Amino acid sequence: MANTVQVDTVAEAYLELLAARGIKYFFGNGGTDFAPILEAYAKRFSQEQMLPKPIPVPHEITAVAMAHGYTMVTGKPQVVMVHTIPGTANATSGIINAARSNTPMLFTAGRTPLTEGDESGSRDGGIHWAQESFDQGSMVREWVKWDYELRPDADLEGVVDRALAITQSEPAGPVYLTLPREVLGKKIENFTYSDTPRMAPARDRMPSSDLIEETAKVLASAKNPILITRASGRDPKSVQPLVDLAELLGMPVFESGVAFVNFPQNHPLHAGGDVASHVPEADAIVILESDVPWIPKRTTPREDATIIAIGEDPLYSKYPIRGYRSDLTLAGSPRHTLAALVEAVKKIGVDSGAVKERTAKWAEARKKRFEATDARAEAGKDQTPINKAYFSRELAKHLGDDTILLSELGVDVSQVAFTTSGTTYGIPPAGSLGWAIGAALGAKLAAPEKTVICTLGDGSYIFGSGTSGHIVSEAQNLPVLFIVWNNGIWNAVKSSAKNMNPDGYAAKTDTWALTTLSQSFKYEMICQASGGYGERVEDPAEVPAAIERGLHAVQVEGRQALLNIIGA
Ligand SMILES: Cc1ncc(C[n+]2csc(CCOP(=O)(O)OP(=O)(O)O)c2C)c(N)n1
Repeated sequence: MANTVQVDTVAEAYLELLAARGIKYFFGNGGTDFAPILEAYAKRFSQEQMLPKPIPVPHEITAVAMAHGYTMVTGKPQVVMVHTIPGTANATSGIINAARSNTPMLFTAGRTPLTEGDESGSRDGGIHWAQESFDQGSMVREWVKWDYELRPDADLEGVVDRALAITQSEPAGPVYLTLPREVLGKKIENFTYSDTPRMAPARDRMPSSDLIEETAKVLASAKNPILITRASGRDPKSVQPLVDLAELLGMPVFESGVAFVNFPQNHPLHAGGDVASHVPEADAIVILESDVPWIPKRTTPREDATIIAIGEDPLYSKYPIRGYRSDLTLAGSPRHTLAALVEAVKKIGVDSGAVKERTAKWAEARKKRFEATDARAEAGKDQTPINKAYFSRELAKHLGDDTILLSELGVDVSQVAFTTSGTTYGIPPAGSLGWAIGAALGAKLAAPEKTVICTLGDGSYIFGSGTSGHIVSEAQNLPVLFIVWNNGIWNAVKSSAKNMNPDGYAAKTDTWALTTLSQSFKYEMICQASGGYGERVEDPAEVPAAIERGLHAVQVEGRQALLNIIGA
């Protein structure tokens, strides 16, 4: 059915349409380009008309990460608007994260006014000349699936519906729409649009039945199959078919990083993250939504092993180089592919004795791994600076189905057995640091009933603009527990230097130029400046009580908290 509404400008029609399409939040970091949007919001507030809720965010890195976090939890894309080229530049790091983790998002920016004359919205500020780019879309074109500038008299509904359909089509990822001020500010009287979007996203694709059958034959006859995943849990509905397939075959599930809950980590066939020594022994290897299943420099599959790649884009066509073998390539929705493989393997039949044996072997390996993990934490119990394994085990005692843990070089997630979808999210594979603070706020916005815990390195905290995050947390009433792992250094940078030159000058003299932060820095005071609870924790004996105090602040007092953990 068509709706016709009275509006004053294109900006107003745009907001009406976004709300009608189910966009709940409009994360904005504005500039002079926002004038028609601000006017439209004011008018519609006064008339109590439907709107995406505007969330002012003082740094673009937080705005993009908030939209990312919200969508990661709900699956529903939101809108971000930033200021012309400077805003796009600041936001790009977050857009790279969204792109590489297949997060849909309508990312938008104003355009500096196009005209120099008397038109409404034309240039009237000193910045309006220097802020113009010949091709603003080129700033992010490599990282978005589609970009377009809204033209005068454009088919607004067609453009927005197309943007939303493309961003959600698999493999999903952000799109970029630029909005010139004259176009947004153009006077119109009525806006007519359809109740339903003009286009549906393309998803739920399936490999052919021939390919399913061929793959099932390989898996059913394999003596030592293994599976490696990183991000199949982006679709929570893929977990059960993965469990079914693993159990049917007695096949261990390794994780090349924990981006989502891919597989219940308390399952006997959960095999942890250390796949290198198992790769050369496997005769069938399933790479399921994993961009880097192993490091080729460190391990190689057997020549006669069959490598099976499953995913929305199993060859990672957006990665410039990636040389992993793929003998059987199954593009499509993992949930459907896995379910079809389960049925096909059942039809063929498996050697149930061998499956039983393999399951028992991997269950035993898992038990030993858990004992070693626990021993690591126990050994670190009294260490100063605070030991990460010990701290993480203490934190794990408070995690469950009602918590969401985010980690960006934060805690040691191997100390936690995540079992339920949506209880943990890890750093996107592109590793553009600065994701966790905003993503945690977005997650809290999406799931206010859950306790959201954001764990991150001190370096990552700085990249994520803590100040901006704390201000949004207070303003939007989004109490999150932030845990800053303050080791006073960019440890990842130091480690990589050490790995490349283990006997070099830096290692011999213990000199790590360009990696130092400050362990004495009082991160807790930044949170306190926004009315939050803040505590510096140096004594390992204080860890359990400090975690309780942080949780009390967010769960009972309803305010954000930050624990500054002085760790190793
Ligand atoms: C935006 C950005 N800049 C620089 C880097 C390179 N980098 C990778 S890890 C790292 C250090 C992060 O420090 P921290 O969060 O404290 O974690 P730690 O390495 O100490 O575990 C840096 C700078 C990056 N990934 N992203």
